[in-house]
Amino acid sequence: MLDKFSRSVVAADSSGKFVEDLEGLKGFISDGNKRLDAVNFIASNASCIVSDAVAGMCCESEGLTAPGGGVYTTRKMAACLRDGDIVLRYISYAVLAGDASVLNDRCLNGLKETYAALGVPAGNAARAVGIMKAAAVAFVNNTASQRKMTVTEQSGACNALASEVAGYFDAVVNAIS
Ligand SMILES: CCC1=C(C)/C(=C/C2=NC(=C\c3[nH]c(/C=C4\NC(=O)[C@H](C)[C@H]4CC)c(C)c3CCC(=O)O)/C(CCC(=O)O)=C2C)NC1=O
Repeated sequence: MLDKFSRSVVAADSSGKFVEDLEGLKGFISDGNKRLDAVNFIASNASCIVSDAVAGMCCESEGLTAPGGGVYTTRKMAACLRDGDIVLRYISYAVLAGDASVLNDRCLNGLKETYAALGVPAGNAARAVGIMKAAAVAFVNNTASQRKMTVTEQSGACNALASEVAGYFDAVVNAIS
């Protein structure tokens, strides 16, 4: 498999020219830098994003922590936090690649059935993912007021990726709903 750089070189060589698609390659690097920044925003704040979402979910739905609730017992709470972490990690892979196939195949495939079999409440799980989405989008736009970050690209350059990121969270909600 050839990467975008190798392909440009092969194309130029086959017509005996210098590499001409430099603007295209610059765009490719700039897009890659934005993706790295976006993933960095998410990964550096992952534990904050996950714990805030699970806490918010619990506050909105108190029965969850009561006997019989979805996160009653520390074992279930730990599994829930871990699931939030897993989902966020697979979304970060999708953001990096610009492609959701790894997220779909390795994380979401069968998750709805797993949750149904275990009695994990899907509506609450979807709500936690929704809170993670709001937080992740704020981080990608670098508008999280308490946590401004220094980035490779110009400030605001990742905004174009925010809707793509939001779409991956929506895909998770759709898969488990
Ligand atoms: C490949 C990637 C991957 C995924 C996606 C995954 C999910 C996953 N979550 C599980 C359990 C679980 N998931 C939750 C999650 C929650 N409970 C709630 O009330 C909330 C709504 C929610 C958190 C937001 C809980 C509580 C369990 C344990 C359920 C039980 O054992 O009773 C299980 C069953 C096995 C286990 O407990 O470890 C799997 C396989 N595992 C993986 O390896």
